[in-house]
Amino acid sequence: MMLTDNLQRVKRDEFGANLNDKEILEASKIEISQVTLKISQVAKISNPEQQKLFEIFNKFKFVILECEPLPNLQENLLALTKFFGSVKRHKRSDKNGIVPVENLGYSPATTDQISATNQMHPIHTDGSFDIEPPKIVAMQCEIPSKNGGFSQIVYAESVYEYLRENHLQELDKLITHPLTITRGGQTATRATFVAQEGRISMTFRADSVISIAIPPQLGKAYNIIKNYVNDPNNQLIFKLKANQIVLLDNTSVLHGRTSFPNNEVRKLNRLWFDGISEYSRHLQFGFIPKSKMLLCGQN
Ligand SMILES: O=C(O)CCC(=O)C(=O)O
Ligand SMILES: [Fe+2]
Repeated sequence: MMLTDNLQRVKRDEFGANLNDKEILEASKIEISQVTLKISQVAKISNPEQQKLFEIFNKFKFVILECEPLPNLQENLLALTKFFGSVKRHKRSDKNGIVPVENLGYSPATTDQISATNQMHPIHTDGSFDIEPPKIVAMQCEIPSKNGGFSQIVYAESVYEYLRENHLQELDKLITHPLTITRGGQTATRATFVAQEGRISMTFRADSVISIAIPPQLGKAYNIIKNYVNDPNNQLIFKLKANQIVLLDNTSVLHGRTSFPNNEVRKLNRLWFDGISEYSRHLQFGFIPKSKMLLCGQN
């Protein structure tokens, strides 16, 4: 029930009609300029720019890469494989692995794909139904919508800290109890928070197109997360511009987007990476919790 409240709160801002970019950025704790890196072209990135890219990525868990227009803008997206690893395919990938994120109206693609509609995409991590979710999600804006279509980001660490401070028992269950997420023929079972070598990664999704087997002990915890992440007060909200690519650490940040009008064109190109490249040592995934208390017994 509380979830519905939050969804309505997001919906009240439908199409961003009441949302003015400046107000949103002021409300966000991070200035979007701090995470934006302007370059000419990914294939021509300089060493200092590379360093800056990793520095922003590791510090903020996401980067907005702003490139100069290219005749084939997808070249910039595909060139990121050098830094972020092999492309991970999705059932709607084209030959290069790219998934178009655009409103396809009523088509077979939209029945289990929110990304192929103009609807709000509730906060999630990508590939939660995959045994190996992508480590990095890249989304390149080709055509922004005039109204709505805002990107939303929530830090997994904020969710974790919120639970630790207010719902410690529920957090404990989210670390110890696995749950199963299924979409189409794909299914994966894991705990919401998984610790590895002192760093925690989070997987989360809760919407109508996937099915989740939530054990009864986790019902309350799952609702608490749904409420927390879908509350605009806990989100960073910004609008991607054409030729900008947002790169997300899919283990440390959750993302979503607001709805946009049905009659407006909006197009993003999405590409998933596995994080294994000659630059892997420069990339840090997951977050280190402020308190290690709950990590006892984990590897
Ligand atoms: O449309 C967007 O901005 C986000 C879409 C998304 O999260 C996805 O395709 O997984
Ligand atoms: Fe996504």
